[in-house]
Amino acid sequence: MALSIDQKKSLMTNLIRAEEFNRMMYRRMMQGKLIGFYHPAEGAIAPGVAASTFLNQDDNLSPHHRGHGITHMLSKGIDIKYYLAEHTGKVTGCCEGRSAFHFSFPEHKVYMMSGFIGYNFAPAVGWGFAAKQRQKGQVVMNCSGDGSYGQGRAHEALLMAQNWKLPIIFFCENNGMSIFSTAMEMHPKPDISSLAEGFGIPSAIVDGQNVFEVAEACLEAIARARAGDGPTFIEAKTLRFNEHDIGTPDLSGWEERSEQEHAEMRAREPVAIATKIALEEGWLTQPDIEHMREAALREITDVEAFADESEIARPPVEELMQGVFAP
Ligand SMILES: Cc1ncc(C[n+]2csc(CCOP(=O)(O)OP(=O)(O)O)c2C)c(N)n1
Ligand SMILES: [Mg+2]
Repeated sequence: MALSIDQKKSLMTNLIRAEEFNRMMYRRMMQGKLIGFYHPAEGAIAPGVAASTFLNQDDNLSPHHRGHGITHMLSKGIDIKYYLAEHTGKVTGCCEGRSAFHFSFPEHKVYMMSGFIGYNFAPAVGWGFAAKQRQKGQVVMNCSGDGSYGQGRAHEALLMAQNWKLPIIFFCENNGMSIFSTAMEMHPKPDISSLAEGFGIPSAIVDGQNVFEVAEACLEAIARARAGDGPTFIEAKTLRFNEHDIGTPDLSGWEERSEQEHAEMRAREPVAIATKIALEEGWLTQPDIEHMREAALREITDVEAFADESEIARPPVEELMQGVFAP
């Protein structure tokens, strides 16, 4: 589905914000300013932006864990100060600073991950079923990595979504890696979307480094779902520039790549690709892009000030012990 110039500008704005916010998270992790840990999204920021920018507030979204969903959340219109305050262990965080990164924004219909990859497939079927009953054209954007498609529940979800023609988009952010394992080791076929064929679900493979290409496929899938035509599977082929999470050695990834492989990856950097397209097509100038970046950096200054100045969460010990069983 062809994008309008306004749609392309929205994607560009969110892509630059995603790049800068992910950098901020990486920096703050290294500065010891985050509780928990962080799964950096460098190289993989375009899929989440493309999947989330054109959702309605009423649509359900489960973000992928890379970047702890930051690319998806900022694109759906969530104020990132509550995300950062949560990661900083502050009472102003979206879960009052109790969650590290297993949090949700239910008021925005954004549901974050549990500790289990692929957790979101079963709830997605439930949300899709509910959306179909309501008949208000809501969709479910179900984002996950290549790694989660080994889960049995992913296959059950594909089956039920297609049988019941549920408005679900199975959005696979395939970076070719699951921590230390490659997708080639984990799956018998190179394209995860080949799973969809077995269930008769229409699918598309897109260049996950090109935010516009991914967004076109998402808009088509969203339109199909809203029209009652059932699920779509989108596989965005993307990259992981950094280690799996900060602090974990990158045993079979980045550290083992040759200089040439590093250079080839860096050449697929999503903002550079989008910038080239925007300038060539002539709907943005270099100063426009610089203004977008300045605006993103100003937003980050405010977001960090909010998180830093908020009060530390100190839940009472009795609350922490609730529901904990120690034999
Ligand atoms: C059920 C389950 N098994 C294993 C893990 C450990 N784990 C955390 S992230 C991850 C890799 C996920 O890979 P993928 O879904 O491709 O996302 P990526 O991290 O590559 O973006 C694994 C195996 C887990 N959290 N849950
Ligand atoms: Mg992966």
